[in-house]
Amino acid sequence: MPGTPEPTRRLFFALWPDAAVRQSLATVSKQHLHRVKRVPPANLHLTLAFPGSVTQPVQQCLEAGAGRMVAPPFDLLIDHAGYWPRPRITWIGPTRIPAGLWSLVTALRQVLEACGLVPESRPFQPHITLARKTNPGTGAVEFEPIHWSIGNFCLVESVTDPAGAKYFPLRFWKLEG
Ligand code: 2AM
Repeated sequence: MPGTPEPTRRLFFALWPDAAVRQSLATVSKQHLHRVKRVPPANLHLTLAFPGSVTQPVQQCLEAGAGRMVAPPFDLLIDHAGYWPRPRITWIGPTRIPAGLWSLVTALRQVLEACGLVPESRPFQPHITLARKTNPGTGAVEFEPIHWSIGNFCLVESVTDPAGAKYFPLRFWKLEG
């Protein structure tokens, strides 16, 4: 007889902007994107790895793995915009991906695999989604580059309610080295 399904939480690892960077990202979004479904400023982030819906033991495994990682801080320059037709999103991101970001993402992908999750087959494309359900022209965003010093990363819970997704950072880890 089937038992009660184990409860799960929808989780992802992300770079979570501080107040000043969040403000800059939100300003670009507000100044350039009109009559579209903008991501609320409080939700702006850069996804590093996406475990998706996981049980509590898997969450514990992910947190333990993240805690064992050693990765140095790095700087990001958010300097260009793009549009992806398939999910129909307009995003901004770094033209140059610093070595520190590659190593952070590689290490997190290894943590996910070690916790039994399916390996990510898609290449990592760092981006901050500014708006969804957009059209090609919406991607033509020119803006003053945003400097973002990355000193930590976090595990975030995504909760969907009728008003849309809400993201709650659960735990931060400092980058050192
Ligand atoms: P997006 O910014 O491109 O929409 C919470 O849903 C975060 O996880 C969002 O940043 C979203 O990316 C990302 N995400 C959602 N589904 C995903 C998937 N299947 N693979 C990778 N990232 C995903």
